[in-house]
Amino acid sequence: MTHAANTDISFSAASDGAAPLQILTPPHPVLRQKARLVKPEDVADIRKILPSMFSAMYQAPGIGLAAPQVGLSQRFLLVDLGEKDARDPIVMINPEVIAETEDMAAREEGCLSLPNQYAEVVRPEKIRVRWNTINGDVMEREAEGLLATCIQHEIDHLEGVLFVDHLSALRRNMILRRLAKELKRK
Ligand code: K1U
Ligand code: ZN
Repeated sequence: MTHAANTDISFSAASDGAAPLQILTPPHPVLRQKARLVKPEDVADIRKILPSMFSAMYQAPGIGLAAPQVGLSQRFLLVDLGEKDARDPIVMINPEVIAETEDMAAREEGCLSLPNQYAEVVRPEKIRVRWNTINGDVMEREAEGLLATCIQHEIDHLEGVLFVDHLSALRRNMILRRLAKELKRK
């Protein structure tokens, strides 16, 4: 099978009855590509795909989703650490970590692209992140705890990096082999 990176977002959202978005798993090559910057002319299409991306994330369920996970090699991501009855959705376009602490924290991570695989990953404990909103405003905020972990994990996706890349080769290969076996069984 050939896989093409869709960088144009020329299809519409699931809310209009379209098929739900599939979350990609390895070895899909888009998961390993560096995503390109979002340009102003991309924003209308991003607006159209966002409801389907939020549906896919909430249904999984997940607390984050990056565009490459649904085959779009563009630099935007979603996070929502809110409860089911108190959603707190954030869309970050062209996000950048502009500061991080030297203090590191280990936290268990999962990934919707690596279903049922979990491992502790060490990352900067607190970050300051800058991004564009869907309306073109520039935002900045500090994040710590699970939010900091999740934003760093999602920005990694924009670089073609998966959480297993932060582990030893031994652990990474073990997880990827186990996942390949599980996906083959399905
Ligand atoms: O990018 C993704 O694949 C989403 C991922 C985000 C993430 C979670 C935890 C640590 C780092 C990054 C997930 O959402 S995996 C699912 C998950 O961990 C979760 C699901 C529901 C509630 C709480 C956590
Ligand atoms: Zn992930």
